[in-house]
Amino acid sequence: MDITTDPDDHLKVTPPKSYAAGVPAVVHALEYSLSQNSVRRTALTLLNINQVKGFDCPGCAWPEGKHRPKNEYCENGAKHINDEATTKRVTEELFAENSITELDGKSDWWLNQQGRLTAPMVKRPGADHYERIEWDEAFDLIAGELNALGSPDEAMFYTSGRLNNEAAFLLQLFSRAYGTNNLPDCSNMCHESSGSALGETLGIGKGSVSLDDIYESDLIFVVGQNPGTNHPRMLSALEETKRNGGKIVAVNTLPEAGLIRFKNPQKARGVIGRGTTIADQFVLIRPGGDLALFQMLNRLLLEAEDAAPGTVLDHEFIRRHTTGFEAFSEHARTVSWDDVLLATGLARTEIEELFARVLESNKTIVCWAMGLTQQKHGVPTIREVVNFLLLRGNLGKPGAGVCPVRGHSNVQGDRTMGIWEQMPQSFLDALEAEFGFAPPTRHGYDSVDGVRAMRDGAASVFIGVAGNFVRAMSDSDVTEAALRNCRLTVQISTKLNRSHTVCGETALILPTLGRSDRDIQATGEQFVTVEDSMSEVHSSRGRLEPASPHLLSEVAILAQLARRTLGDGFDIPWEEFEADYGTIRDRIARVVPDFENFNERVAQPGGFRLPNPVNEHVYPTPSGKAVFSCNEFTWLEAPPGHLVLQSLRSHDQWNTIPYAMNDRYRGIHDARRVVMVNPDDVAGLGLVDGQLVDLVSVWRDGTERRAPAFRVVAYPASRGSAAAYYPETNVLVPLDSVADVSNTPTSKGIIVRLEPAPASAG
Ligand SMILES: Nc1nc2c(c(=O)[nH]1)N[C@H]1C(S)=C(S)[C@@H](COP(=O)(O)OP(=O)(O)OC[C@H]3O[C@@H](n4cnc5c(=O)[nH]c(N)nc54)[C@H](O)[C@@H]3O)O[C@H]1N2
Ligand SMILES: Nc1nc2c(c(=O)[nH]1)N[C@H]1C(S)=C(S)[C@@H](COP(=O)(O)OP(=O)(O)OC[C@H]3O[C@@H](n4cnc5c(=O)[nH]c(N)nc54)[C@H](O)[C@@H]3O)O[C@H]1N2
Ligand SMILES: [Mo]
Repeated sequence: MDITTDPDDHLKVTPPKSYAAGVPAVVHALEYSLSQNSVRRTALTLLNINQVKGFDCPGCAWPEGKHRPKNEYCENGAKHINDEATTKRVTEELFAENSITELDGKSDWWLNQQGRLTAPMVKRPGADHYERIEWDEAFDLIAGELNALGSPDEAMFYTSGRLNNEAAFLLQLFSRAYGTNNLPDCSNMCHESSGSALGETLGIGKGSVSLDDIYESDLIFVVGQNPGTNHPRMLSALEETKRNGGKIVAVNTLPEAGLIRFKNPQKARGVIGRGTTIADQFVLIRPGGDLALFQMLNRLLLEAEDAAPGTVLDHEFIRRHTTGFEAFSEHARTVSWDDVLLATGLARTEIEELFARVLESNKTIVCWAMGLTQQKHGVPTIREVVNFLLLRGNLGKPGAGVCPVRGHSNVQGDRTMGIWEQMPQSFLDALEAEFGFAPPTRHGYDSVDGVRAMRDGAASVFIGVAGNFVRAMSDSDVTEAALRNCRLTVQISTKLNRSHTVCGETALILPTLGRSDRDIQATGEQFVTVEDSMSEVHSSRGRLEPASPHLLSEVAILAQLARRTLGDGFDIPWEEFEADYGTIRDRIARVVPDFENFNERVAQPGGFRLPNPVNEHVYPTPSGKAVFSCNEFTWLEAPPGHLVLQSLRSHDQWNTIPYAMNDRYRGIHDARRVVMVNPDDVAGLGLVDGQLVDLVSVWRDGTERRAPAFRVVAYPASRGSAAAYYPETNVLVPLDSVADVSNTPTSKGIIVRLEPAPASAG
């Protein structure tokens, strides 16, 4: 049975929308809110999102900006918040009435709809039910298992970017004091390719631009990203860019609504009028063709400079701040038009039009997300983007720079706090100086290696803090078997999800406070902090009454677990940390670079921005300069009869959790098992619109993976591409199918064939 969505197939398809947001968006958000909540609770939560004294919207990592208009939340932010603030509750009765086997047969949607978790639960060895456990016993149980392991490296601590800075700092401190760097996180499946490529070329794995840069840019590329659904507030920023005379180009395999036109729901003009056309040029590219596109733009820049020396490249910048230009420039000229047109599926005139825009711009920004990072050649593609920006000196000046648009609201902050299996030695040294123990130096497991280790028995305790590892990871069957192979699986969560029904021999559910909940500890009410995609650090304070008196905050859970596991052998004041989060920030200030006077500075309204050295032309690479790189020309070539499938988000889901069965902007209603394919490809494959097919992925070792029963939807996608939703399609991504260097699952580059399903007679 399809465990992701409820099985009824009521698919209705309407033409894709040519605009995003506007009144329908607000109405839809309110509908979802009110289905989860009372009117009063809805109003209270929505009025506090992203306010200076309110809480940070967990919807995405796009920054708030200085002005913070009252009510600057988007439709999807409102949905996420209300999904958390729901008045529905998972009670002990639910677990008594449903065995784990029965729960495992429910859809992901159903599990989430049961509401907030309310009490710690345990599944004991051999049992098929969760039963109530007291917190103390739960901590003793985990500590016992951790201390019984042959080596600390047999345990791993997963986290998603939902975790706040204070809890993230404690998690990595606990893990390292316990003795392992096994800190896989959702970044491994998300922007790791950005971190890898930017780290190598610029010396820092973060974006360089601020909101002001976005506003004053001449030209912004939005590549492999669907902001209308996933970063809706970005559209207000792009609207302002356009008002200031800037141009936008979108590069995507799908004609996404938000990239075409935007109606701003915060403004009367947006609500009534036709809204703003966002993309001045829309480039409908073949999947994986972005490396080829940027290589051609770079060749054209070099040739334009040859034709009119001194007018195109920024020689001063290249000379002072970069290395590797000569080798790069020789390599870049070798790319051929024929190859590029084949790889991108574009007409030469489209690339020439784009190039003309590039030449006109003095300040260019490239924004990107999963369309680039989750490709086998994601890292070289992003390196090539860096080459492109370096050529014209588009770094370290206003209105220009790199902008990887992050997903989870604090995924960047978690990295800053040390959630990474390969933190640099300087960080480990600072930790040692502060806490007086020597952290392990051996690199830990990332998400893919973590699954391999559990599968092979090299790891047997999995502790997940926020997130839904089983559904987030690739190769679902392999990942599930790996988790079931563990002695102990622990999930620290707000809501029920698949990771609770795929259990180790012993399994624990530890319920925790969410972002919107009031957090009161021994010294009084606490707040936490987060860092957004543009390195702004600010506080977040929940206001709602917690879902149950039995919930503990993430900080409290981690502090108590650490104390129980490590005993008195360390000079770490876990109890003090739990009682007063300010004392954690005092330590962060002494360990993490650029966090001096953390408590004082984060108390300022709006917080503070971490410096990015690139903006001062300081490049922390071995040479001290930004690095031009030579990247081998490559693209994704599907064999005849096959397509390149991407697994992506619908408008009504938050990562692994479907909120409803719709994808309004794409015109998909009441179904999720759909595959969007260009009408010419549908015909070329001998299929018809609406036909039921199995998606079968083929892998280089000859193995095949199958996701059954998807409806074909003829859709204006780029030729050779197919799109279906995640996590239904994770089963198709082989564990070994990863991006070079970053080890990120290739969720956007899966070679599939569409097989007519047995049940479909037409
Ligand atoms: N509402 C909502 N908001 C979210 C999330 C959510 O699930 N729901 N998730 C959050 C998280 S963790 C993240 S990482 C972000 C994700 O934000 P996105 O990266 O926007 O998310 P995806 O849905 O994966 O969309 C990938 C986009 O890349 C395009 N694409 C796919 N392959 C290619 C390619 O080869 N080349 C090009 N140029 N384009 C391609 C797709 O058509 C699609 O528009 O969103 C965050 N915000
Ligand atoms: N095929 C495919 N796979 C993908 C992707 C893709 O595009 N395609 N995208 C990848 C990306 S970009 C990401 S980031 C990952 C996402 O992977 P994850 O971050 O692991 O997954 P989420 O769906 O965000 O996790 C949802 C769960 O988090 C818990 N939760 C929510 N809020 C809180 C909180 O405040 N505290 C705690 N403790 N728990 C909370 C709830 O229990 C909820 O059920 O998936 C990756 N997997
Ligand atoms: Mo993500």
